[in-house]
Amino acid sequence: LRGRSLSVTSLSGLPQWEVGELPVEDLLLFEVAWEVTNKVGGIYTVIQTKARTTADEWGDNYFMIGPYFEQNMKTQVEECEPANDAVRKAMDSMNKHGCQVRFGRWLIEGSPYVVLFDIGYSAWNLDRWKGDLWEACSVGIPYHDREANDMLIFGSLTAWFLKEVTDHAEGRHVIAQFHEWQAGTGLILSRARKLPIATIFTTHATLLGRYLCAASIDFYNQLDKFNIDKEAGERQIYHRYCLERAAVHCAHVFTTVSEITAIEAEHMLKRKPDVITPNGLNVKKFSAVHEFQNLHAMYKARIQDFVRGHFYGHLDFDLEKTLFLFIAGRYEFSNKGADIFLESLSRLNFLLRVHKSDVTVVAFFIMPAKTNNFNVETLKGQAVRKQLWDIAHSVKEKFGKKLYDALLKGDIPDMSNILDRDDLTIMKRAIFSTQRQSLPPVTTHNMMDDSTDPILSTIRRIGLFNSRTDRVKVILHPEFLSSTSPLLPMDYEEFVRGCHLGVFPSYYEPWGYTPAECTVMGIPSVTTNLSGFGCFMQEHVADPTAYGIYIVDRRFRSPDDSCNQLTQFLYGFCKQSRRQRVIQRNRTERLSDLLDWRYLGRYYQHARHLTLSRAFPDKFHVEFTSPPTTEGFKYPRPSSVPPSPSGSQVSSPQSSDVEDEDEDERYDEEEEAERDRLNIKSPFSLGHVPHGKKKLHGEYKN
Ligand code: G6P
Ligand code: 1S3
Repeated sequence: LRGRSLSVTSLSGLPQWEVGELPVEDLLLFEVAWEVTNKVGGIYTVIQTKARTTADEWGDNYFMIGPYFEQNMKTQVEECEPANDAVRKAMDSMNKHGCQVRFGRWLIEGSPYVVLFDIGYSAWNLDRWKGDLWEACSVGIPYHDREANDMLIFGSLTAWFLKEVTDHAEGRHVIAQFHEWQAGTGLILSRARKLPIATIFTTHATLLGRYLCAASIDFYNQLDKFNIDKEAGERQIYHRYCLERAAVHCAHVFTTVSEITAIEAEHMLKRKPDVITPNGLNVKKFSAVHEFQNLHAMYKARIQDFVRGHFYGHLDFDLEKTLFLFIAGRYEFSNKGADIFLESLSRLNFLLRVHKSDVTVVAFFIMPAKTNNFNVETLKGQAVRKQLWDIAHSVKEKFGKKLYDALLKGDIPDMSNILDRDDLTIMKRAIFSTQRQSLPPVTTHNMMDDSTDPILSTIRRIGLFNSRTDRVKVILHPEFLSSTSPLLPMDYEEFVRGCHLGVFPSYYEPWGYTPAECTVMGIPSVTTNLSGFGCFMQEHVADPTAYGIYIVDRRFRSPDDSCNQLTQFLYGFCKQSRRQRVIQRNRTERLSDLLDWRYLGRYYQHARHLTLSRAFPDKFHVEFTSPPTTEGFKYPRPSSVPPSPSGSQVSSPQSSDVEDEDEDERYDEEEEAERDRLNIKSPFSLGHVPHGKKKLHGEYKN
């Protein structure tokens, strides 16, 4: 039987990887995650953005498994009947035995099939399934941990489903990839029941790592010193940690998203990952090369409008010289680096003031917290702005009409009389309405835990209250953005495009999608050498700063030194001219190929090959087990940057005081991009055999 060759793309000079033939027609691939059609955090982004490349390879033999929630189903899934026999029979059998299994196409790019289990519907089995789990691995789940109980139901249903599928697979081999501990129980039970499936377990973070880092422990310098059982017990997550560790050790292949998390997993889970699968994105290229620059200008104007309203009565700064910085994500104050961002903003404020800079910085914190709706002062700001706009508009109309009438009569109107007393009164009243007794608010919402909230408490301590003299203003928006918001009607992507710099100085960040998303949109960002993304960029880009990727050292420096480094990055960024920022954005966007699933998908392919060869060694055989390597591959320093030993301030685009010469710069940049493209030295394109090249033979019988 002929196998289908998996094509591996070469994007603008990135290394190629030769993959052996895999008879995907005779395999079934299942990817199991709690976040399938269910957005909780980063795993949703992984599976959602990867769907298209995986569906391209696997066609109708690719299925995702997740939980059923009515709202998600209604809004994201088109229900249909499974065409695949094994899947249909498995569903029928489970539905006959008191389960509710739904099937459909997830309406995202690639429209993959999804199998969704109704957890609540099967909850009556919980006690029995707790017994099964105990028999399988001697792990008990306390009744009060609702999430872990749900995961047990999810896992039991998954294992049941996979059993039914393999019973009806008629010789087809099955691969199942499980993401994170929430899906891990399905893997443990499948292995305990000796199901004939090849398994992969992917961790996107370790439970203990996240907890220990959040407790402000010097985590990375003590990795080998923790008594992990004890630490898990003290944090009351022992049962979860046991499930996570059991899943890791039961899997044929264990993978994680970055080198840094691989080291963490070795210590926290006691297994070295077999493959590192860096997270990609579904990169969309515009046909017009500079479209992303135009979008930046367009969305920046929308943010400027919001800022006009928010700072009404205090708009004594030049919006054309105002830079928008932001941090966004799960509200983990120190893990996501909001603590050192605030401290650095305070230092930046000092620097901009003493150097009498005319630049103003508005820093947005987009982190969801418990709130009680928008606050009145914030809504009022937007209302005042709207009112001023309406007045300006109606006076302009009147003025225009008078001017037009005068011109028709062949007169030049008397400018001193063109506005009458009423117009002046209306305008004066409008100006009076912009007076305010208080400073522009720091937060846009009424916070439930105002007095204990870590961001607000820090702002109180460092005194960044949006006063007139502050060159750095702060706005906390404790809710994810939405285009239907009455306050800031923009979705996240539009907002990112309109900003100048994303700042993500995380302490705990296994990968970190936020800076990666900035990169593919051509927006520079700050990351750290403790984030998977930061380390990946450090490895693959010769001078990340020149490309607008600022990497703060949080691993080998003290928190105070890291803060100083971040302050210097921010201050250097503020000193750039518009022209330099435009050049830098062009360079940033050029890195997006590196983050495309069409390139990074190869690591998932490798993991699948490996698990087949381990689970079914008689049928599948891998000659070399090393993953596709990009060792030695680097994006070169942009050709217009002079050589320099360190990639920091010096690699900012060449300075020029001339503003607004974007058009000329575009051409220079295109030439630079082309030169760099030709310059990329890939060991693969030079024709010698890469280290990790491997062949996998699927020996199949009909
Ligand atoms: C883009 C637009 C330009 C605009 C510039 C502003 O490049 O194409 O027309 O001048 O953005 O850049 P800035 O960094 O000042 O927001
Ligand atoms: C995790 O989500 P998080 O924000 O809790 O998984 C993401 C996807 O792999 C990863 O990008 C992130 O760093 C992890 O932390």
